[in-house]
Amino acid sequence: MIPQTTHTHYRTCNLCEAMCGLAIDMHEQRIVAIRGDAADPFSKGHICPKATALQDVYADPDRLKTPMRRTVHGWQAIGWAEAINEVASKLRQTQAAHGNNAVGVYLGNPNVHNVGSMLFSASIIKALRSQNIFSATSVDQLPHQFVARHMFGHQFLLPIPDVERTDYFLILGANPMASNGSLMTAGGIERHLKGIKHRGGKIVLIDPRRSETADVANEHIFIKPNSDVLLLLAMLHTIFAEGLAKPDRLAEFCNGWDAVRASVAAYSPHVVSAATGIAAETILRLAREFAAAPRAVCYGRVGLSMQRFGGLCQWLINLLNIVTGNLDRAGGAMFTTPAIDMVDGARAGKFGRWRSRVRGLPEFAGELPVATLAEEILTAGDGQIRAMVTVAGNPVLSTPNGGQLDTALASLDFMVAIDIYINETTRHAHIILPPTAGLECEHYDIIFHVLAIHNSAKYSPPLFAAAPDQRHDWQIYQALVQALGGSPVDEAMSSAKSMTPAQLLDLGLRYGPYGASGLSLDKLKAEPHGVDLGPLQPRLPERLFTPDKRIQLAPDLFLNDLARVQAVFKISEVSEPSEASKTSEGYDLMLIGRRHLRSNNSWMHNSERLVRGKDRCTVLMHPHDAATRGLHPQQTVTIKSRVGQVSLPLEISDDVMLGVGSVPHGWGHDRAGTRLQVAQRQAGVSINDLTDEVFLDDLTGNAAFSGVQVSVTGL
Ligand SMILES: Nc1nc2c(c(=O)[nH]1)N[C@H]1C(S)=C(S)[C@@H](COP(=O)(O)OP(=O)(O)OC[C@H]3O[C@@H](n4cnc5c(=O)[nH]c(N)nc54)[C@H](O)[C@@H]3O)O[C@H]1N2
Ligand SMILES: Nc1nc2c(c(=O)[nH]1)N[C@H]1C(S)=C(S)[C@@H](COP(=O)(O)OP(=O)(O)OC[C@H]3O[C@@H](n4cnc5c(=O)[nH]c(N)nc54)[C@H](O)[C@@H]3O)O[C@H]1N2
Ligand code: SF4
Ligand SMILES: [Mo]
Repeated sequence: MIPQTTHTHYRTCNLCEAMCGLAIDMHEQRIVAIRGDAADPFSKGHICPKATALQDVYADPDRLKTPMRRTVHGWQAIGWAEAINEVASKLRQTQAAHGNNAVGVYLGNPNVHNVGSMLFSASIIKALRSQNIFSATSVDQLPHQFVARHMFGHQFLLPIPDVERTDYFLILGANPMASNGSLMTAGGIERHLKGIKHRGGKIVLIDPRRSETADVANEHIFIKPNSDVLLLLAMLHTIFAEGLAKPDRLAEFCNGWDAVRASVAAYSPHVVSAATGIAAETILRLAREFAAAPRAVCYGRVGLSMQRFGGLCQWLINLLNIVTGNLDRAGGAMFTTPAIDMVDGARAGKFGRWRSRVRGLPEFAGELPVATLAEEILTAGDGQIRAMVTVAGNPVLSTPNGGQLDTALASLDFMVAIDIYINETTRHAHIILPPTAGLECEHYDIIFHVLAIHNSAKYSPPLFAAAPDQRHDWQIYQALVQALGGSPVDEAMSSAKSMTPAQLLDLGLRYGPYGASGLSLDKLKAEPHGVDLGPLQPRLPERLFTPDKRIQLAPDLFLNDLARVQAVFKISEVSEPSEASKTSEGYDLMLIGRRHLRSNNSWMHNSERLVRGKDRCTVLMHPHDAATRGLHPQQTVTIKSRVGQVSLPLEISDDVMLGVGSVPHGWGHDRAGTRLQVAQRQAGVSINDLTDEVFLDDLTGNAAFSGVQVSVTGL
């Protein structure tokens, strides 16, 4: 017999983009089990091992619950009013003395997984009026947003692969079997991938590593890092050259066909074959298969956006879907109809209104590329950043040349971090303001419903109440905004002024596309497993945000950027080896990343159950590359790049392409002064001590993590 004190709490996991429904069995106030919620209409019972670790974060003795001040005697707990008022006055003093831009802000990835942060973080940016705003966007999906802005008129109008209905799924630079899908929220992507094959469809993966996703694909093709732009150009070339373009109804609302056709004309499969490492016949076949499939979709994720031609790659992917008629139709790349339409509410994304002070990099949508943050702190002069606010981010481990940023943060006059841990970044803060986390928060995926492969909506109440001395992220923002406005807060941090996240969600739902049919927060609260709002629907041209309601196929910015492709690859009538594959200054290997199912960027390594087992922070190298360098399996090797060096164990495997080394990111927990007892024991090294802050996609400013040139020795 089940005791009466046992019950099940239903909620959505907020750790990654997949939006899995959880069923959490409780006995009194204790978690007994975390299972997949089979009744969740979206995820249908799928979960991964990280979900179980939500309870580890909740119970983690290292997690902060009260504000902390760094003193010469170590960290001391302080009250909320004291902390908030001191932070506000330090930030305002810095701005009064050195101008608004002297305060910089970095927003990390978990912000988009936190409903309170999504609704309230803009307010603090507005209050600070600084141009030095940075986020994890520019080490991730910036090219997607940049391209969406210029082609469809809005940075968040991102086409999502309709994996439920496609017959041909061409994946470049994504590993959904490890990442659980990104800009493709799917709640159990394996089920959908298997569904494609079950229907007789085909999955083709292009990746310099034979990844976990290669295991479920029909075909895997190696590609030299950074050369996808050429593959995509050659596929388009073939489609035009062989008369396979059939945009169907899309032709009625697209500008720029001739410019597109002309711009791909030089890139025949024969011409790009050597630089990509893919046989010309294979490229021809891929283009023909893609064009012939009844319903096809091309999708490229971080392996494509984190590279030197990230912007062009995302542009060309959209073009491939458009010229074959696969944009905005079932089984192709589609736009969602989210219950809360944050696309409509958010800024479309302006470009180049200001530039970074030191390197002159342009802003996009109010942000500068984070690759320039360290030099903005380290370079003296007018407008130098002297104080930082970091929120839910760990840029020391997650941004290029993190070692330089580490040094830079240590030199600040003042830093505040809104974070639950003292980690590699937040250890530099003078004050840490810790919010509630995960299971203590109510949840609604404002962003990920916009990026999901199926329309649905779900609200999750908090599982655990916050302790009286804890505060939610949104309450911390509100208090900071009030104090920055000159009204100090009291210990309760109560503010009568603003609505709560729940009230804002309710409004968003009522005014959203399903509001007229009765969707509201109360309605969602009555449906703890979530509601199914149906498959994706065609939405063009109405959904376009361009002034003329037409898709811009060939914005000048993209056409002009092709000159960079010419300069780097020296494409001509004859096939040339890739510039990237030639050695320069002894750097003879190209570095790529690697995600693991049991990691979540840098911040879940303090969960014992997620780090247990063999060391995952290794470099993968091809047997031939190891042999020519005289290296042996499992030995420690040293990797060097222009910016730094790390030593870590070697794993030899022909799953990685010749000439390529693969190292995961988010490790390197051995820096002094952190409070992450478990992570410190399995520290690993940070790949971002090797990645280069000047190696960027020059078009968008996104970091180019793929293809960083390194050397590897047994020393
Ligand atoms: N378990 C786990 N899940 C996560 C995360 C995590 O850290 N761990 N992080 C989350 C986040 S923040 C994100 S943004 C998503 C990312 O989700 P994905 O985009 O699926 O990320 P990755 O697994 O890194 O897959 C990128 C793939 O690109 C390949 N690649 C590298 N360089 C190149 C190249 O030049 N060309 C091509 N064609 N391929 C290349 C890599 O080998 C790798 O297989 O994952 C999310 N989910
Ligand atoms: N070389 C290389 N570098 C990469 C990548 C790669 O593939 N290769 N991937 C990149 C990608 S895609 C991303 S998104 C970035 C991620 O980069 P970041 O966002 O900078 O780093 P995270 O590791 O996600 O750190 C998240 C922080 O948020 C805190 N946190 C967790 N939950 C909450 C919360 O609810 N509220 C608050 N306030 N804090 C919270 C955690 O304690 C942690 O300090 O890394 C990027 N860096
Ligand atoms: S796949 Fe992502 S959303 Fe699903 S359980 Fe794992 S971490 Fe949570
Ligand atoms: Mo990301």
